[in-house]
Amino acid sequence: MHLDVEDLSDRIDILKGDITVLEVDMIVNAAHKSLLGGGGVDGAIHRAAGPGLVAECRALGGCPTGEVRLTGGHNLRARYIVHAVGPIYQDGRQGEPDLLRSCYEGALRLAEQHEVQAIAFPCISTGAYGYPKEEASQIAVETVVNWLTEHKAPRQVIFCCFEPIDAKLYRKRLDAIFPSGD
Ligand code: AR6
Repeated sequence: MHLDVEDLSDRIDILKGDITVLEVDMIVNAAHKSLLGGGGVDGAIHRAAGPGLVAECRALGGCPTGEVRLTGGHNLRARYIVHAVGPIYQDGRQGEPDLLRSCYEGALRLAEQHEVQAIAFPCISTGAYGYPKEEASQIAVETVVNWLTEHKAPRQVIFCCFEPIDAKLYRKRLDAIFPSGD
């Protein structure tokens, strides 16, 4: 299935700020492979979701790098949380691009399976895990655009950018793909 460009660009948004407050069906966490929480967006999500989240995560027994696991949203507005374990960036030649891509694809697959309307992503791996922001934004945008070209669900993908520089990078990438609009 191929959708036209206007429809595609309508299905992608960039929002600035805190992912934990978004009213979307599914948010993605940039998790540690233990799934037991940490700093950055992971810490923020666990704090906002409450202690039920870590209890649910503990039962999952961790998650390998590049894979995703699903939990409920607990005290968040979001119904689901996808915990994606991004790669720790070394030099870009240790499989990091494929691992990062597979986090985005895995989350999109879960969104489709659970028939969610909207999913929001943080900039996975670009904080504590040191993935260069330019390269990570390219992988994120390409993977999402490719997915939406071939799939009707999810209807909406939001790139939730906590840092202003990320919002600029995503804008630049999307403008290069959809020159006239959103
Ligand atoms: N909402 C949205 N994005 C956020 C938020 C928030 N509330 N807080 C931070 N970010 P990081 P990683 C952005 O370090 O690089 C943790 O300790 C942040 O500005 O959270 O994948 C885990 O437990 C950056 O752009 O995730 C892991 O051990 C992005 O989220 C490890 O860090 C990702 O930064 C994962 O590292």
